[in-house]
Amino acid sequence: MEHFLNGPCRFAYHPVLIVTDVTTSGEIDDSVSLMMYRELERRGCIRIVGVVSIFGNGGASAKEVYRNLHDRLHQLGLSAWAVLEGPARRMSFSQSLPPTAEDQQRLFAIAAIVNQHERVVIAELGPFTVSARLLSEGLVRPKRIERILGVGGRAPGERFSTGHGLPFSFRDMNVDEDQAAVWYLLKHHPRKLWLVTYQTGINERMLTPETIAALGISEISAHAKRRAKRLTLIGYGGKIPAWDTWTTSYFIEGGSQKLSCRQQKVRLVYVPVDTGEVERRQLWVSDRFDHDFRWVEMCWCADSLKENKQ
Ligand SMILES: [Ca+2]
Repeated sequence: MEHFLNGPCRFAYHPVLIVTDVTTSGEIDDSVSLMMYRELERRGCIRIVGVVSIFGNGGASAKEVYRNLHDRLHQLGLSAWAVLEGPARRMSFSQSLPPTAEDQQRLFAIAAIVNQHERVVIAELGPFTVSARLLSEGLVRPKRIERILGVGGRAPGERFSTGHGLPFSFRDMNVDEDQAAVWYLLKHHPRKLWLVTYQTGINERMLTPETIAALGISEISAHAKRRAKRLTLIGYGGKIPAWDTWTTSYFIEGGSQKLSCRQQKVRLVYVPVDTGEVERRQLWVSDRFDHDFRWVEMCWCADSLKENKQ
């Protein structure tokens, strides 16, 4: 617990909506995140007003994630949390795809919860679709949402790989999975964004299967062991990087400073696919941008990038 929640609360009972692409077999980050958010709630820092499933991890659909979420919350003893199914469709840049009636119903249900509270923080542990659609479709007034926490961003050209092990690397998945949602939030609500990046979750901030086992939930321990084994193949040496979970630092006194979070210049950049990257539009952070940038609070540090390259 202290690995993540290493300080007193910054808030008292602050309303938080979690959006997650939790999986019971791939990344373990969302599962650990749910446990840390539960602990923040137990400490009185926050109160969880709802948990929403979203498509994402490993190409899972909203429906699959919804099932995963039910299973995982049951295993964690969190079945009392209000669970909602998120939209199945991404945002579109052209707005040419009308929302489906089913997605509309789901968004109405999510909006109804957000609208019952003041200054809600949305923890986007997957693609940013829910925040972007609630705001772009006018379902919640902007002032209802105080902050949108999430994972995304990189230095121009930064690749997410250890450089050891199999030639397989992570990608900036939550940006990649719904690029139009990121574009919308950057354009209209950049000051609401608070993002951790790939660098936030590596090196001394990685977890071990043993630290996860110490949390005392057998399904999560078994999942962590399988995950560490898989990550060893790509050069993580039995450790597990965590990203989503570091969004909890937002709620801890001094948490942002410990992660080197500050206002940074960011821009969504179109990258042709022939560079070898999967993503089309990448979220880049650079002090050198002199036009078309937005200021966003990001936990990204140029110094740690240099260390990673050594
Ligand atoms: Ca996630």
